Amino acid sequence: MAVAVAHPNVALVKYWGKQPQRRSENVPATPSLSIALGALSTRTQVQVAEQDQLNLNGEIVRNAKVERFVAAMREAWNLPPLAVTTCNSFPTSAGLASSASGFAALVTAVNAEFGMGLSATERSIWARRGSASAARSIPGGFATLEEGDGDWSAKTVLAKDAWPLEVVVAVTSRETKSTPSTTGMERSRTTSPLYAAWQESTFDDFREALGAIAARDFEALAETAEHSCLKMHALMFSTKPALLYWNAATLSAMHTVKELREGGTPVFFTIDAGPQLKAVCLPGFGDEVAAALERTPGVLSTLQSGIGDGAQVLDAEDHA
Ligand code: 2P0
Repeated sequence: MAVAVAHPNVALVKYWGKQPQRRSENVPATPSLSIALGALSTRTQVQVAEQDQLNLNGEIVRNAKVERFVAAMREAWNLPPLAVTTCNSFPTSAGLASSASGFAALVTAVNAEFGMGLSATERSIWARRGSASAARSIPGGFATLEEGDGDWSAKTVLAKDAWPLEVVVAVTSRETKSTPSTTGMERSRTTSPLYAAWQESTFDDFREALGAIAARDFEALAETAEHSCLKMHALMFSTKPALLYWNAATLSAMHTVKELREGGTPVFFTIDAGPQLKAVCLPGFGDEVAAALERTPGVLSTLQSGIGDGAQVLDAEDHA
C-alpha cells in the first residue's frame, strides 16, 4: 500500500484551451504558471484489490476521468485492479481545484506502489493526461507547465521559500460549478471570436510573469496575473453559450482587492472556473487581506495558505 499527498494550485497565468490535434494526450494550447497551496491537500492511498474501486472523502463513487486515467496507466504498466482511497483536507464543494491535487497524488501513489521509477517530469506528464492543471501539482513552489523536450510537463521555476507569497481564498458559494472546465474550454476554442487573441497573447503573459518572478517584482506580477485572469473571463463571456462563473460576491471581492491595492496593500486577485476569489499578497499581509474579504458582502468564509511543496510519498509511519 502506498500513500501520497499533493496540493491544489492556483494559476497566475491561466490555461484555458487544448491543442485539438493532441486531444487524447490532453495537451494545453498555451503555457501556464501557478503556485501550490500548501495549507490544502489531497491524500491518496493505492492498494491492490479484487476490482477497481474509488473512495472519495469516505464514499464509493464512479468518476469517468479517473476510470479513463487508471485504464491508461494499466495499459502502460499492466497494473492489477486497484482500490484508490482519496481524501481532501478542504471541502470539495468549495470550488478549489481538487482534480489537480487528486491526479498528482494518484500518479505519485501508483508510481510508489508498483516501483515504477517515474521521474517527476514523467509523473507530471501522466498527471497532465488526467487533468492538465494536475501537471503543475507535481512540482512545488512556483511551477510552469510548458513544452520541453517534445512534451508538456511542469517544473519548479522558483522555490516557495525564495518568495513566500500568501494566498487568501474567499469562498462565495458552496455549490458545485455549472460547466466543467474540459467542456467549457473546448466550447471557448470553437465558438469565441477572442480565442485566437487569447492563445497568442498568453505566451507574452507567460514571459512577463516569469520575468516578474525572477525579479520578485510584485507589482509586475500583479498586473500580469490580473490581466491573464480577466482576459480568460472575457474569453469565457464571449463563448457561446456564455460561461459565467462569477456571482455578485465574486465581483464585490474583486473591488475589495482593488481598493486594498489602491490603498497601498500589496495584493492582487485571481479567479478560476468558479465563483471563488483567490487573493495573493506579499508575506505578512494575509491577515489584513482576509479581514477585508470577510467584511465583503456575500463572502461566506476565507481560507489562508502559504505556497506548498510538490507531490510526495508518505513514509509508512506517516500512514496512520
Ligand atoms: C488553470 N483552470 O490554469 C485554469 C484556470 C481553470 C481556470 O486548469 O480539461 O481541470 O482536466 O485539463 O485542468 C482547470 O482545468 O482541465 C484549469 P482539464 P483542468 O488553473
